[in-house]
Amino acid sequence: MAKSRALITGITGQDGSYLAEFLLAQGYEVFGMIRRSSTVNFERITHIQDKISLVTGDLLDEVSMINVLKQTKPREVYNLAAQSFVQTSWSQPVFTGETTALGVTRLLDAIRTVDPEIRFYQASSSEMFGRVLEVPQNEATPFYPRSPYGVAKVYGHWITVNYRESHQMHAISGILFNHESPRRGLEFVTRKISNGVARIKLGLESTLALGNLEAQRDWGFAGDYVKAMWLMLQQDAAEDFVISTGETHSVREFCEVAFSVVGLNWQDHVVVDEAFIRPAEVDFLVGDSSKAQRLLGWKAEVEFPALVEMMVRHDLESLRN
Ligand code: NAP
Ligand code: F7E
Repeated sequence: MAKSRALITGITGQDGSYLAEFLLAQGYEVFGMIRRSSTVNFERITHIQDKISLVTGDLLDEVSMINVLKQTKPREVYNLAAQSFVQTSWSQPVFTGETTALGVTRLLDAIRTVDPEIRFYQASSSEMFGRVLEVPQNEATPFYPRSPYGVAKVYGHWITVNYRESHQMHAISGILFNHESPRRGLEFVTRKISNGVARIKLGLESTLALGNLEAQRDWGFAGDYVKAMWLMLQQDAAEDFVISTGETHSVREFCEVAFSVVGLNWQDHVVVDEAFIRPAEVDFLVGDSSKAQRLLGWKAEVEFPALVEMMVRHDLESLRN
């Protein structure tokens, strides 16, 4: 039987690399869309590069995506590409909108043009809930985004719903809460902490500068979350799902656990630097993913302390080598 073909945008990112691994294990032929860059940034996919095919395209250029779709002929498209760092969205709000919001329309329209039967997954985000209007947040919770990134994701979310309703496309959104891993970008708070802890333990630094320690997030493991993306696209009905652990922890708690993994006290090393405080904060997030549990049989496997420990141990190991 012919293999199923999937196209992943954002394959060089954290989620793209885990999703590619997962789809390969399911027997898929995996294509990854990459954008042109002057230096190679394949470190998250080097280990699987001989098993996947990379094609060049950009969310800012619809024609490039039409060509990618014609070339790869996928049955499923996972749109994981985005300007995904919330802090940067204040300094580059237009670029964030072009990529994270309008990029979704360009890709949906390219699919409608080339093959409207393609199933489409949009990487929606808990940042859309922003200043939360309900606790916990589920698929029916209204959005109140707090950053240009969150606003752009709300647009991406609703244009996906709109293409589903206007053009009868199998287009869905996964509203994913924060998910982390040893492959998380170094600018995000969890990896910044795990990497900082490892550097301090090895005597390379003595302090770690952070912003708001009281922000609370529902943090899961990225490897668990990509399975949910796939499960969503296998459903007969095109529906949106919240994916979360159902537990929330503060940045302060993340620090406590991370420093304790290497026998250090976080209070001896963490300093607050105003530069990392955001113009508007998302103070508290906790998701209700009971719909995913009921209809997809999905639940988060890796728990908070194990996630923190996994990240710290990985950073210690890689800095030692
Ligand atoms: P990430 O590590 O920042 O990866 C983003 C990917 O998008 C990279 O491969 C990047 O390519 C690519 N990209 C950026 N701009 C592009 C453009 N104009 N054209 C083509 N590709 C472009 O993000 P992630 O954590 O894996 O997240 C994946 C998706 O889920 C994102 O849409 C994010 O907003 C969303 N999301 C993430 C979380 C989370 O907690 N991780 C939660 C909810 C939603 P380069 O390598 O070339 O930069
Ligand atoms: O911040 C606080 C910060 O940048 C988490 C993206 O994947 O998840 C991610 O967005 C919290 C915020 O992630 C620092 O103020 C304190 O309250 O790790 P983050 P994020 O903004 O939650 C969502 C679901 C996405 O969709 C996004 O794409 O931590 N914080 N001190 C800090 N944050 C950072 N980055 N650096 C600090 O020093």
